[in-house]
Amino acid sequence: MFDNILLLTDSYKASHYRQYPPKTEKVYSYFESRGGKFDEVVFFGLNYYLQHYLSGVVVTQQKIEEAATFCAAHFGDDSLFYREGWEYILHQHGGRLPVSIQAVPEGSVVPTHHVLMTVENTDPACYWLTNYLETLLVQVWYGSTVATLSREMKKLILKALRESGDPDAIDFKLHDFGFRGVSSVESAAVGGAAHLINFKGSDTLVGCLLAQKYYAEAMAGFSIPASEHSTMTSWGRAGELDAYANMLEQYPTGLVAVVSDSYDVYAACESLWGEKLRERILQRDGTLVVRPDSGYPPEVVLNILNILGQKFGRSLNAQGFFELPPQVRVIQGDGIDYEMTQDILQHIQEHQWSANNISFGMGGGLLQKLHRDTQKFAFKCSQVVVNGQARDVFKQPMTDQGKASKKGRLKLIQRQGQYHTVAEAEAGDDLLREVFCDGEVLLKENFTNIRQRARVSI
Ligand code: AOY
Repeated sequence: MFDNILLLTDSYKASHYRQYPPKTEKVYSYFESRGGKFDEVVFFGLNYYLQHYLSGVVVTQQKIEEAATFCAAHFGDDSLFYREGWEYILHQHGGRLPVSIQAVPEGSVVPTHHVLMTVENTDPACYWLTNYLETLLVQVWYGSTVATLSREMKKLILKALRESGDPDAIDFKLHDFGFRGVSSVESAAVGGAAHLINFKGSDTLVGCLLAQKYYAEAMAGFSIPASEHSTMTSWGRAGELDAYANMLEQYPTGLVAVVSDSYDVYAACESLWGEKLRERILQRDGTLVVRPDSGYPPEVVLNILNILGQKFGRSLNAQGFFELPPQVRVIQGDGIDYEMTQDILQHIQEHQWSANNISFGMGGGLLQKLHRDTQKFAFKCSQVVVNGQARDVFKQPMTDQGKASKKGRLKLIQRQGQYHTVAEAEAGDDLLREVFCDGEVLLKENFTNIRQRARVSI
C-alpha cells in the first residue's frame, strides 16, 4: 500500500524542485532536537526507515506512472509532477536514491540542539531529492522521543530504587501496555522497540518483531500471564474469588498478574487475596502481581500496599523501607505518565514503602502522549551549492528565536566529554557516520550496541 517513495512525502514537496535558485547543485540538510521536555535525547529508528523504505531499487517506471497520475488529479494540474527528475533517477541510478545520509549511532544519548543526522544529494541533478525525503526521515522523531521518554522514566525509577530498594531490578519495572493506544501498528512497532532499548518488559509484541527484523535482536522483550477484566468479570461478581483462585491454579508457579479492581479493589486485597487465598499465595513458588486499574494512582497504590502489608506481613529492608513478602507485588498500569510515576514513587516512599514493591505499566503515556514538539525535532537546510559556490543557509525568525537553524556543513564532536556541533572543516573526529549512500544501507545497527549506548549509569 505505502511502498511508493514518490508519494511518501508532503504534497507541497512535489512542487519544490522549481523553487530553489537556478543552478542549485546540492542541498545539505540536518536533523536536530531544538530543546523540549528533556535536555538530552536518544536517537532511534533510522535503520528501520532506511531498510524498510529507502534501500535498494525504490524508483520504478510503474511507481513513476502511479505518482504522475496521482499528482495530476491531486493538484488538478499535470504539469507539476517532476517526471524528468524521477526518470533521471530511474535511468541514471537504476532507481536507487542518490543521497548520502550521516547519523549519530542509534542509541546515542545527545543533548538537545546538536546535529543528529545530515542528508545531501550525491548527484547535482538531484538537488531537489534531499528535502523530498524530509517527511519520511523526520518520522524518526517518534522512535527517538519514545526512547528518550522511556529512558527518563528509567532514571526516575532508578532514583527511587537507589533510595529504597534494588536498582538491579530495573529491567522489568516499566512494562509497555501501549499497543492499543497508538494510532497505528507501525507506531506500535517503532515505539515498542524504542522502549525496549531501556527496559525488557513489553506487551507490545510488534516492538519485539521490529527489533528482530531490523535490529538483529532475537527477543527484545518479555511478558507473563496476566488477566484482563473480561476474564475476571465473566465469572460474575459472585464468582470473583473463583476467578482469582483459577488464576493461581492455571499458573501454579512464576509470575502472574491479576487485575483486581473489577468491583472493589480494597475488598479484593483484604478478603480475597489477603484472607481466602492468602495461604495459597504464600505457598506458591512465584509472585502474584496485584493490578489496580482505577482511582487516583498514588492513593490507590498506597492503600493497597497498606492492606497487603497488614494481611501478608512486611519486612524492613536495608534502606529502612517496607517490603511485602516476595510472593506479592503490585503493578500500576492505569494513568501512568512521567509526572504520575514521580508522584506515586514519592508518595509510597513518604510512607516508608520501598519501590521494590511496585512496577508500572505505561500505555498511551509511553507511546502516544507525545508529539514532534515534545523534543522539538526539526530538519532544516544548512547549506546549498549553487553554480559551484557553497552558501550557508539558515532561518532566524524574529518571531521565535528558538526556531533559528544552524549554518553550513556540520559535524558532531566530543571534547572533554561534552558534545559540540561544529563546522565540518573544524578539527575533531566526527561522531556522525555515513549510514546510507546511493541506495545502500551501509551500517546496520544491533540492539545490544543500541542498549549499551543508551544505558543509564547506576
Ligand atoms: N498487560 C505484566 C504483564 C502484562 C496489559 C496489556 C493493556 C500485564 C498486562 C500485566 O502484568 O498486568 C495491555 C493492559 C494491560
